[in-house]
Amino acid sequence: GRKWKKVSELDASLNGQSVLLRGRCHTTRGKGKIAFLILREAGHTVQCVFQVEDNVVSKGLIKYINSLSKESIIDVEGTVDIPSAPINGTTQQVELKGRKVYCVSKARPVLPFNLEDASRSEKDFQKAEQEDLQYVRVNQDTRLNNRVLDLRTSANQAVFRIQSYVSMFFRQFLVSRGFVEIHTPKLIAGASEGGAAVFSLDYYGQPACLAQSPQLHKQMAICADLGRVFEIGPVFRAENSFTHRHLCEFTGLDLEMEIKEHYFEVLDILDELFVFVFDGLHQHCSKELEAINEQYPFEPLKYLKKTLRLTFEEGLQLLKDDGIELDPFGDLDTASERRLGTLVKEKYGLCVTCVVNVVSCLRVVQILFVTFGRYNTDFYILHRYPLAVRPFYTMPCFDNPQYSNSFDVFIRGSTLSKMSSKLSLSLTSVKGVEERKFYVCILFLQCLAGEEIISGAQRVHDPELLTSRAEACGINVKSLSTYIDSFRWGAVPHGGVGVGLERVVMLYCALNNIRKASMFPRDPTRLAP
Ligand code: ATP
Ligand code: AMO
Repeated sequence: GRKWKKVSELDASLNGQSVLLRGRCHTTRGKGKIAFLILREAGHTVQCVFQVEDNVVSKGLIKYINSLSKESIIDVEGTVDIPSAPINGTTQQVELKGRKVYCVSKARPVLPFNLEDASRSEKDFQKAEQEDLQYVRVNQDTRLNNRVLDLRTSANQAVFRIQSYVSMFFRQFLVSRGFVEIHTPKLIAGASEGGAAVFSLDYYGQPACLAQSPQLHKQMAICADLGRVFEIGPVFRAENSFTHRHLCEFTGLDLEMEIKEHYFEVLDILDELFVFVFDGLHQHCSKELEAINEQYPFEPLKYLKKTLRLTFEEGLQLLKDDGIELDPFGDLDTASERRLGTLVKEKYGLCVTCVVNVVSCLRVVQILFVTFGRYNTDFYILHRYPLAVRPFYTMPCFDNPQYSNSFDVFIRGSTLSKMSSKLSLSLTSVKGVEERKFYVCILFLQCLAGEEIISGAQRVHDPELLTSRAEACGINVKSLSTYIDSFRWGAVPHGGVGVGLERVVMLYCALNNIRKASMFPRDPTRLAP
């Protein structure tokens, strides 16, 4: 076992040493007396050179190497060597002078796609076009149908290591702040978030569903005096939309905590938590971020130690103050929208150039986005949402019950063409003119802010208010009876948040689709692999 090394460990300090490596046969090329084999292990590659030499490398070995199928698992023995000229196309800057090759597990000679094709960046394709090279594009469905193979690219290797770091930092930070990790049931009697996006099933003859969030039980853990709790676990949503940011199963990072005076106590924890996570990624994942950047270039996330907090009312006021009437049934004049972007920038230091054009077409409102700039800060909180757009368990504001002690956190804006499909979809479901105006305002503000990654709120801890809120939201109160009862034995004021792990990774790395951040994504048409 002494000689075993990882490909990633190979560097000039091992020059002249004999080593044994296990990895995949990435590529081979050779003729006559020489063969070049690129060995790959977890996204790291090294070139192994085999040259015919008496009693060391036979012609037969060269032939055997050339016959190896791509992706086969092989063991290679050889000596580390520093090449005279720098090597292109491998991650390691040393070579291996190979002596022996042993095939541990053969791959089929024909693969669903070539890993080199699956690893190319948009820039590679553009270059190929100029040079008249015929590169094959591997589309997303082909990749996802053969996900195990797709996950072997360097960028994907990095994405899932980053995902692992995000949940590790989330756990580390919360444990250090006295949070207790809990595991709540995923088979429950009623919808935890309300609405139609719930998977129903039969539980020994009793109607049941898959938890849409750990919401009910994390609150019950607070009623049970656990003080501060968190959970990292699966969340199920029967989403019938097909967007770049919705999955039917995702990983929820949830926390819930006692509040002494104000829901800002939760926001303060959030601020520190995300600075911890982002600082951690910056410090520990430079190699991974580099690998992702090579295939999917992105700008590093800009965040502040204390996140910008803008109330919903302030947001609406800002639009109103400038005399802009957001009429979904009339064309918006581009110049005034530009003006708004400038206003937000002036007031909050955000750098936004956004042009929104609202067009009405029968009863369908479409929002066309023309240009969209980047922010100085990519992390941003909108709070005090109208109560009507929040779940039943949300605490109304004490000073004005039309608003609520709730918030969403947004992280960098996506290109708006991607968002517009979702927006026009959700707007078709809004009926009244006033309501539509209202949603156009919400959505516009959300677009300025970026994409939602976190939702949270203070919760109603009075069982009577909770019951009437659930009724008002059209929720089957019976299915919630044990949850509501847990507030009848004395309940501390509390609040919490839910974060989508895949969304954090997608937006931190500016990936264009949440499926890239989910190892085996589930969407309305995908239940396998
Ligand atoms: P996501 O937006 O990612 O699905 P979510 O499940 O928390 O996360 P949704 O319920 O889908 O949020 O609503 C998205 C946002 O759009 C909400 O934050 C809300 O402000 C707004 N919204 C809610 N209902 C509608 C609607 N019928 N039409 C337009 N916008 C809505
Ligand atoms: P919400 O419904 O906003 O809030 O969900 C919390 C976070 O989960 C992520 N998310 C999703 N990720 C992938 N695919 C989806 N279909 C999807 N839907 C939501 C988002 C979102 O911000 N119980 C509350 C949280 C709380 O108040 O504590 C809840 O579930 O990142």
